[in-house]
Amino acid sequence: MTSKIVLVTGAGGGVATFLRAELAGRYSLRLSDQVPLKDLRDGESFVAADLTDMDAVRRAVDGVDAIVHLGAFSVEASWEVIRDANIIGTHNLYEASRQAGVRRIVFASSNHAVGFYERSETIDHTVYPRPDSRYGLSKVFGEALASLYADKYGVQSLCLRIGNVAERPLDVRRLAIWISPRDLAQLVGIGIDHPDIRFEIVYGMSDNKQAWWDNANAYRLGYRPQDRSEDYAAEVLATCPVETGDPVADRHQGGGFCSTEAGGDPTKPDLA
Ligand code: 15L
Repeated sequence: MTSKIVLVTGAGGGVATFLRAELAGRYSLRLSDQVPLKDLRDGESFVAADLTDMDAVRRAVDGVDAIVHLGAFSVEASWEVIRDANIIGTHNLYEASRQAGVRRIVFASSNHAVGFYERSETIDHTVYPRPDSRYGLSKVFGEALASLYADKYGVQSLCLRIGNVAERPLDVRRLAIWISPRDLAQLVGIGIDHPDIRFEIVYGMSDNKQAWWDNANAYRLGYRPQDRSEDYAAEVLATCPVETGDPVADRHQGGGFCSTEAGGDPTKPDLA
């Protein structure tokens, strides 16, 4: 284990659960969420923090070497929910880090920051954002916040535009965007330990043949994914051969996040 103390926000969530298993023994993990976690392993501690509560966030970041910021509402929701959890929460996290002298953050951005690009396009980390939801918009905010805090205050960030983290790709769309837990852990490790990161964006995907993303920036930083969605393609195509049938969802990279509410009214969210 390195002597690095790493704060993981949103530690009760699904992505963190995968990561805890992968990062066990590599770092000393300080886990944070609103509700206490009961199953702490060796090398893990817990600190309760609601990310909208700046005093609690200050306590959580105090004395850590790096942060993996997963804490967020992780799908589309009303403006108020997204604003509090993802926008105010992420701002509090960066500002508390700056104040505490924490110099490295791995920010869990999302494919939904660029979800309105079409599947016929291959995009890299330099494209202009095209959020597909208020959730995606909050991830664009987080990336921009990370950029500001790098340029102005020297807080370094690796932003991971995560596709979908799972043991295996769940459907046709996920064949393009899937990332295995161990590949995600490799990217997180680069974000924590790489000596020369100031502000970077990479895509959180495995070595997928059916990809919409050019992930050269991740490879440049040393990423060598171990898993490939292609190994599951036959199984996925046999069990889930078609997409949703909704032309907006099926044309765009963000899938159903693009079609939800399309042409509707954001003050009356359709979040079914
Ligand atoms: C995300 O960003 C979400 O957090 C996750 O729940 C999935 O919806 C994923 O994207 C996806 O696009 O599959």
